[in-house]
Amino acid sequence: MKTALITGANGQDASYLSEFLLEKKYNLHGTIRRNSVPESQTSRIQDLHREKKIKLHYMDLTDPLSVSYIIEKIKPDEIYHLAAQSHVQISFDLPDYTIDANSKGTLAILEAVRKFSPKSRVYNAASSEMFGNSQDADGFQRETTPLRPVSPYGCSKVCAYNLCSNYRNAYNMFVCSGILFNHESPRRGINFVTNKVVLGAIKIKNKIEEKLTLGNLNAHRDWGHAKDYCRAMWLMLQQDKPDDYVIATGIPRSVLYLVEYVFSKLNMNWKDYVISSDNYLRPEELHFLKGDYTKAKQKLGWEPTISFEEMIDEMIEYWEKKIS
Ligand code: G4F
Repeated sequence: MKTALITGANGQDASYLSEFLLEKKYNLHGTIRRNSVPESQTSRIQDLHREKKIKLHYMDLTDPLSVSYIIEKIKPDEIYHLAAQSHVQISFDLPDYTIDANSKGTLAILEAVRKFSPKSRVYNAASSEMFGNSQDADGFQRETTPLRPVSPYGCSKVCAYNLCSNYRNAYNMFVCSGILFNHESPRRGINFVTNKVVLGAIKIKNKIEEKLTLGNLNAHRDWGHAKDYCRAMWLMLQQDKPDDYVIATGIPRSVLYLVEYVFSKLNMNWKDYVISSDNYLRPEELHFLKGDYTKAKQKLGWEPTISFEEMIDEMIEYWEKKIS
């Protein structure tokens, strides 16, 4: 039986990954960060926690002692490092914390593995936000596309990504980075645009809210389903050699397209309800993402299986049941 440790155990991705690893009979540990509302710390993994299928530990990326303590104690076969300050707009408000948690926090993981558990295989959650507005001549971003981040979050992830390759090369450690493009689900935080639009539109339909306020409708994202993307994380750690992979769908859509799709599914005209506000514009915006997942397809045999429409329909169904 293999042992896995997931950092950020209560996140969207961690919840899907936990279910996936439990099906594969892993002995599962997860880390959570202390906050003042204990019930929200396990909200996405309530059943797994109640049924003792995952052992939870307090750990904070900004406390390297807590990181090394857990890794030394568990010595996991596989570490899925998913914990982060993951909201791009908030990273402009909390740049120092974002760098501390995401860059130095990843360094703490790598150092702890190097010193106390060198055989652990490490998955690092890198991000398409690292590309910023850089793209290849054909419009795609791939593993070789230059990284030019446009947010403190993107910068923090570039630093973590570079540290991961450095530790892989310098210390012969098994470290992989998944360069994941946007991935969503009903479990997505409601301050990310997909769930914000779905929940907002359903509240309007149910007369709980009158308007939905958004920022830039022209930005394009390559949205896939989190469940598909978590399978790719596991596949990376099962290979003979560690490497980095883009995980994406290759299909960009605008925020406006998302808005139109959701409102028309609910038989409403978005123009009657959606307002644009500068409050949700970022100091610098990443305009266009379109990922080329050819390497993941060839080397991991990975492909997305859930379409954008299926994913948004699932989110609509989830919130309709909850709200109405
Ligand atoms: O849903 P978003 O907040 O996701 P964003 O910024 O692309 O970041 C997500 O994906 C990254 C992968 O590239 C991850 F690394 C990161 O952790 C996170 O998961 O925003 C998507 C787009 C942006 O262009 C934003 O400006 O939607 C636009 N947008 C327009 N109105 C909005 C809103 N975003 C949010 N969150 N809220 C709005 O009202």
